[in-house]
Formats: sequence, structure tokens, C-alpha cells
Amino acid sequence: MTTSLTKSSEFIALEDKHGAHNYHPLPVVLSRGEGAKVWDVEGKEYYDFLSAYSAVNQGHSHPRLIKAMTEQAKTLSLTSRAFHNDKLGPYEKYMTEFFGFDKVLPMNSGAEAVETAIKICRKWGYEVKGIPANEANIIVCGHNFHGRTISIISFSSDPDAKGNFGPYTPGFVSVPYNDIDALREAFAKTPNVAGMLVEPIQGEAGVFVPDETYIPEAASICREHNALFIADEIQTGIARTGAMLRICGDCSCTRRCEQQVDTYTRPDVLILGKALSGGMYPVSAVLADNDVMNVIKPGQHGSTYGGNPLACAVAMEALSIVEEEELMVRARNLGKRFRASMQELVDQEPLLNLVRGKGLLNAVVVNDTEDSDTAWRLCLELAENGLLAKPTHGNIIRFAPPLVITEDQLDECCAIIGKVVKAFKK
Ligand code: IF1
Repeated sequence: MTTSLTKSSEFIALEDKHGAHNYHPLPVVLSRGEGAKVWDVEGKEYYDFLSAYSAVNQGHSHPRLIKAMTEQAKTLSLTSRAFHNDKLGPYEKYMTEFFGFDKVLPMNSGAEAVETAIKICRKWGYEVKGIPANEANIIVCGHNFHGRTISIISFSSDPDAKGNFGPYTPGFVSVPYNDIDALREAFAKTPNVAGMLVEPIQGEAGVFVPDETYIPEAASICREHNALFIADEIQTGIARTGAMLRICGDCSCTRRCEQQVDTYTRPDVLILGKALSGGMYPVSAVLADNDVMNVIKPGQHGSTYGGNPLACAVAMEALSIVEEEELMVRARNLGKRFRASMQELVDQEPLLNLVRGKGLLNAVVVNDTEDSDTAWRLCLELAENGLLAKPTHGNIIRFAPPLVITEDQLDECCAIIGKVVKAFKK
């Protein structure tokens, strides 16, 4: 379809009239992207400091991804799982070797993969652990974000995500994040715990980084209680936080390595999405070993698009780019540089309270109340000055550029942020 529209305001008016109002975007209409940059319909250039919520870690329009995508699209895009296809097996081998698990279950969106992990966990609880029928509990954390399906929002603590969508799915017990004693207590008090679902860094909560010991200790408590430790690395994984997975800590292996087996931060179930396809196409995955994954038998789970040849081709290429371009090392080094620069700004400017994060998943907390519009107005100013970022929870701004951003570009971006903050009138 061709369109005669040219101006941002015209596109925004169309969305306003014909689209559901389930988002409140910044008033910018993008039409092109390359690397760390995007352009709007007026031709204005921006640095992208959201990276589609960490889906475009490999940068916009990566030439290798475009090639993989278009070549596969010309050949075979979808077969359904009623038949085999010649990309699925190679993809599954690649994925399981890459992340060090026996098996992978391919899905599409992040929320679907989380649902999949929950289903696997419950079934494992009944069939392997021996939990009485319909009694399984899964421990989750306060202020989590795992997606937007009914079951997932059933254990959300965000009133907007949850309000008036009831009745809710039972079987989830929420504990405060980063509180190991609360977790121990929950395990002691809660019968029939099949597993624990956790984000290694809470993204939506404002890039909340737990204590170094929290994730390994949580994993070991799960092991003590014969419960599955399920890591949602949809946002933190695939190099974003400076390692292939956040649960790899500071290890810079290009693939998920064996070290985690020793420290037991290796999850029993690993959930990936977003950058698994580098922003080309929705691709998500759940990984686990045979003792867990084999509870799923034919007919018990699946999806029309899950494991399609296009997704398989794109995901293999997306991971191979991360590995070959060593994006985890880039994210780690550039992240340190970004936080150091922002810390200087925080020290000088009363408008900013603090900067936190890991790798290139960072947030700056603005010195104002959660219900103020200061962070929103700052983001409008940043956009005006050529940098796109989005507030979360009112007074927090997330900064997460594509990992292919260069050091010079990052410095330029820090200068833009500095300039905007210094000139800002509250
Ligand atoms: C939106 C946040 C980011 C996720 C984790 C599962 C999913 C997500 C850890 C679901 C998705 C997104 C979705 C996006 C906003 C966003 C987000 F602010 F809400 F928290 F990234 F920071 N697990 N996160 O972060 O994946 O089904 O969306 O593919 O527009 O809702 P999905």
C-alpha cells in the first residue's frame, strides 16, 4: 500500500483514530534505522537509546540479518510444525550448543515463552516432583515484568498491567525482589513449590540490579527445595548487560559457558526473546535439559509460527553476529563509560539522583516524584536534541542503545544528555 502522508502529525492522527490506545509513545514517527541511529519521516536523525526495549542489540538493519531474512523469505518461510523443515533441526542444535542445554522449545513472543516456561514448570512439578494435582505454586518477585497474558499479569504488582483483567490465574506467590530472607521464608511457608521465575535484573522496575549474591543464592535455594530456577533473560540476555547472559555475571565467554554449572547460577529453565532475532521478527525460546523438557509430549504445547524456517535462519544469524562482533564485551566497556559519564552529571546536577545498570542496560533516576512529568519532558527535550529514550515509572529514564554504538557516538550521546539536563527548567 502506498501512502500520501508525509508529516509526523498525520501519522500520529491516524494511529490515534484507528489504533487502540494501549500505548503513549513519544511524538516521533520513525521510518528508517541503521546501526545505533533512526530517522523520522521528516528526515530528522536520532540516536536510539531504547533499542526497541533491547530487541535491536545488533543495531538496526544489520546487513547480515537483512540477508539471512530475505534469503530465507525467498526460499521457505512457514511450514507449521505439522511437517519438519530443514532449518529447525540445525537451529535447535545451534541454540542448545550455544547456551549449553539439552533442548530448546521455540516460540515467538516473550510472553509466550514465559507462558511456556510456566507450563513446563507446572508439569514437571506434577510428573517429576510429585506435587498433588492442581496444587503447584510458582514463586515470583514483586515489581516483575514478564509480559501481558492473563496468567502473567495475574502475578504482576502493577495496577495498570493488572486492573480489571480478573479473574486471575492462581498458583503464584510473590516475594520482594532482592530479599533472600523473604525468599527463604516463602519456600518454608509455601507448599508444593514447583519453581521460581525471576529476572536477573528487573527492567521495567527501572533497571533494578540486585545484589551480586541474590541470583546465585536464589538458585541454590531452589535447588535445596527441588524447585526449578527459571531465569527470564528476555531483556537482560544476548549481550545487553555485558555478558552473553546476565546470569553469566562478569564472564566474557562468547557463549554460555560451563562456569555457571559450578556456581549454580545456571538456570534449570532459560527464557530468551527480543534480541534473539535482532529486531527482525518475533523469535523467543525456552531452554532446559531433558529431565525437565521431556515432560512436554506431542500435542501438549506449540504455536503455528514457533520454529518456522524464517525465525530459525534469523535467530542463528542474530546470535552469530553477537558472538563474532563480541557485543558482550562492547556492552560491558561502553556501559562503564556511560555510567562514569552519567555519574559526573549526577554529581553536578541536582535534577538527577543516580545512575545504575549493567552493560548497556542503564537508567537514570530523576530527582522528582513518580507522578511528575519531569522525566517525560526531559525525554521530549532529548528527542528534540536527537536522542530517543523513554521514561519508565514516571521519574526513571532508561538508556539502552544498540550494542553496536561506537565509543565516539556514545560520547556524543553523553554530551547531548549533559546539555539537555543542564538547560532543563523543572
Ligand atoms: C511493551 C518493559 C521493557 C520483558 C521480560 C518478558 C517480556 C518482556 C523481562 C515480554 C517485555 C517489554 C515489552 C514492552 C515493554 C517492555 C519493557 F518496560 F515493560 F519492561 F523491555 F523494559 N520478560 N518487555 O522485559 O516480552 O511478549 O513483549 O515479547 O511494549 O509491552 P514480549
